[in-house]
Amino acid sequence: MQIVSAFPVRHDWSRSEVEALLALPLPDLLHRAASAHRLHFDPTEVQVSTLLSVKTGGCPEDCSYCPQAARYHTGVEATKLMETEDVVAKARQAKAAGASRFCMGAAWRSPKDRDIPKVAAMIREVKALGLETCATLGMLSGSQATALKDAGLDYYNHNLDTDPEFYGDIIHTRDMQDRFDTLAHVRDAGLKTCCGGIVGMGESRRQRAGLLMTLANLPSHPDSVPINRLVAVEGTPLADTKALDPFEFVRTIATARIMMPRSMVRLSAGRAEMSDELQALCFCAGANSIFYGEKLLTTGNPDTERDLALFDRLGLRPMHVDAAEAPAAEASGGCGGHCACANG
Ligand code: SAM
Ligand code: DTB
Ligand code: SF4
Repeated sequence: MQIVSAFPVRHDWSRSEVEALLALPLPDLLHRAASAHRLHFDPTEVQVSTLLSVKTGGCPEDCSYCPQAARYHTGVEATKLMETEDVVAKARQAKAAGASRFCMGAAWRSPKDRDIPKVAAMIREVKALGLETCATLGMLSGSQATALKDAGLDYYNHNLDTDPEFYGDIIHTRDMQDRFDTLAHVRDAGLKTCCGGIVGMGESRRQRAGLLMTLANLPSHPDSVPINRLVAVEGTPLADTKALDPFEFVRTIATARIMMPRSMVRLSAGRAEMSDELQALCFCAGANSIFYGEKLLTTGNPDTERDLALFDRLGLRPMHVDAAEAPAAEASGGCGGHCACANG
């Protein structure tokens, strides 16, 4: 119990406190992160999600990092919303390959009300396969969030993406408050939240601290926290951004783990460009979730053989999640009672 109180679930982080964590000597930071990780999770288990772009490209937004924004010339071809049976076939393949969660992404600013029944049908059928379901469709109204929940959606992914102070350098077509509003609709509908951001967009360490602070100070910690490393895509305004120091990435993961000890911290976009050694350090720093499968939405991801071989070399295994019973991070500790934490 004494150790538990050393890692309380806090929502009152200051920027300077987070900066101090990010600046710790790396061995100290890793030790603190690994200790927090063990309190709530089995550190040898990694949750595995597969992504599918159910509606690609042609997006009216101007997110500077994104290959799917219509205004940038990235070679991504715009498509219509996929047919449900094609989505279900992909979900079946993902399950057979070992995924426990299936995330459907659409390049929308926000769905139109007439899109919701089509997405709801996909969710219903994917859920019936025994997979956890996640969707990322842009901004949602309260009634849209409720309709998705009623269809069987478990998680909604909506990222803050960066520090509120840096946001205006990256996106101009909607603001941070729009994101907070969507997250409130998602929580109010009883959905679990998947919310994180991107690092390596040219932000400072102070601004990485600002992203983590804003995530951890949300009314409840996101159940999943995807930490993406920018995939610099030709044709986007961020194409020539200098790659982030890998150790700075590890520091970001470790700090997220300390601040949001009961959340799944996902090593997200950018893994295809990471060495096995860097990924191993991230798992030791408390990352316990990945996107699994050859493709993210439009860019590459390590192939499944490479990931399974890496798990094998590191003594890691996919986390088995019962889609009907997965707990909310703050309700039960994120561990589902499978570890030795105080919530079990
Ligand atoms: N259109 C919806 C939205 O913006 O919420 C859903 C899909 S959008 C592609 C989901 C997330 O993917 C973004 O919020 C961003 O964090 C991430 N993303 C997009 N392009 C990326 C890139 N080039 N590198 C890293 N992450 C990226
Ligand atoms: C998230 O945080 N990362 C994923 C998922 N949520 C939807 C998307 C990464 C996209 C990387 C660029 C692409 O493949 O288009
Ligand atoms: Fe559109 Fe989402 Fe890409 Fe922004 S991140 S351009 S909203 S698909």
